[in-house]
Amino acid sequence: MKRRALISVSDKKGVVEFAQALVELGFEVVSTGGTFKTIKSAGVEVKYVTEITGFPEILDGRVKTLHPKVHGGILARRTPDHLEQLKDNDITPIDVVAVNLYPFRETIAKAGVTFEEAIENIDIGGPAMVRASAKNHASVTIVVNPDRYDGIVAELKEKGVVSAETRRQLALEAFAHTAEYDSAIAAYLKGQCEGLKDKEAECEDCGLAIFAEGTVEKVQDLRYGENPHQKAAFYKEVAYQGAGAGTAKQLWGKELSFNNLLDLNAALELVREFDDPAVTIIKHNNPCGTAIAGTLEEAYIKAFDADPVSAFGGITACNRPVDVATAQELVKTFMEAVIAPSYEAEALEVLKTKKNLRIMEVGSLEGAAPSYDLKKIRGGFLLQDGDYGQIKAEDLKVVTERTPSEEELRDLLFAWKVVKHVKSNAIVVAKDGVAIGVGAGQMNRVGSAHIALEQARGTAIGTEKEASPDLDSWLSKGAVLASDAFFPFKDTVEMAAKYGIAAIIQPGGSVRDEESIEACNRLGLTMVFTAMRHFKH
Ligand code: 93A
Repeated sequence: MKRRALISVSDKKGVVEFAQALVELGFEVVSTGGTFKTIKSAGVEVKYVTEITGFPEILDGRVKTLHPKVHGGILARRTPDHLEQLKDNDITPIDVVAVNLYPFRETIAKAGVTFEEAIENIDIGGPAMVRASAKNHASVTIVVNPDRYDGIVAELKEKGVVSAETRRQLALEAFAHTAEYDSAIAAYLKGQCEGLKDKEAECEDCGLAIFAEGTVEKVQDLRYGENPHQKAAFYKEVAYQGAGAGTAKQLWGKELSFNNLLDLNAALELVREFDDPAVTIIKHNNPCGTAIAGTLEEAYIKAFDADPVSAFGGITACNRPVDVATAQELVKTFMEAVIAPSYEAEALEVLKTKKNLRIMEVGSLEGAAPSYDLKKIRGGFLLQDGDYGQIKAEDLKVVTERTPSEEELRDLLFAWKVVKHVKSNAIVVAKDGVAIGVGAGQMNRVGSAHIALEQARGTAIGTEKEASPDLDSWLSKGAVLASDAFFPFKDTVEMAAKYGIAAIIQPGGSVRDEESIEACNRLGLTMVFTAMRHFKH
């Protein structure tokens, strides 16, 4: 009986010569579609694999060699028992297998390759034959590398067989080849999962990749969690690209706590909303002072003055490199931590006069990839996209008779960016690029509004830098109010009017919108709708 060789290769290099030599050595060569054509058209004798399987290549070639006539022929021990079984099933042993795989790496390296193309280039039948042959290297010669053809032919010519030592070496190469192949596929899919930023999610479970082996790495154990009786640690996402609280470098100060990291994140995410120099001071995950201004120093002073009582022991974020003037303001009070893209050398020296101040450098805020938001519930967890929704002036719908002035519009958009970072129910009162009142986390909206408005009034009174430090100040000059979600009743509008609010920004969408619009018209307020909500729980 003729010895049989099966050749199925994507890389056709040297395959004709190899097949020719095998035929001359008395082998019967069997091949799959493309390989068969290549060998046949060179005038070398070759059998099409369907001839031995008695089964057509189906599913666009996904199934061509996955057949017992192939795998039985490869895997059989050359023992009487196995050979008997082959005979009973009309299967011929296969002694030489030459396979190289669909070019997965080359495919994904091509510009503009689609996910479908990549998937189609995952070879299944090839690795199955490679692994089967390598497993049975006691009897089968498996060759995955065309550079090996000549050596094998030489050995066959010389000894009539391929030596056991060569077969074992080839088996090792074969397993290394399929292992490397599968790693490339796994790495690609991991990249796809992490790269799923947009809605064209190929795999709905992809967020789960953040828990996959190697995707997170412990940075440090923390002294404790939110409270001293809770154990805690900080993990980073290994592949995350860009600036975030999780990637910032600590330059100075006391060890970071669990709450520091939470607040640093809240702070940084807020200031990165702004193009102008911006500063926020966070307390218990809510911004007690936020301001934009012509300079970072000015923004800091305004943010601090918005609520100096709460600012004590706060976490400050800046969206610009910290200069000396800002640093000098910063050290005037006790701050837990500061985070910024970078620090001027001299500014750093000023900040370092505070022994414990945690100084965090995060690098450029540009081009950071979006991230997930993960919340734990007992027995499970919730995963969602981060809230990166943004509103521009042209997205706003004015729903009242009165329209916003240019200054009001600027403040409305400012307040809207701040309110997104306040725990719901969230109300922010703003004037001249400063959040002068923040109502956070109340169980009813009008409660948050009351806190924000009272604070705004207090701020106005208490702000020594304000020209007219009395009730007739910022508020009566027309501050604006932002609400993270719609008003279910007109009560917030009526309260806002009492405090002299000039314009309101809110998502709209309540069945009682008309009630609030009517109240605005009656009381002379402007109201604009964003059609976007910013709940933060
Ligand atoms: O599509 S597969 O996963 N299913 C198979 O049954 C199969 N058999 C061989 N890929 C399969 N192959 C691969 O086809 C080989 O690994 C080789 O890379 C390629 C050769 O195809 P052709 O001879 O048609 O060019």
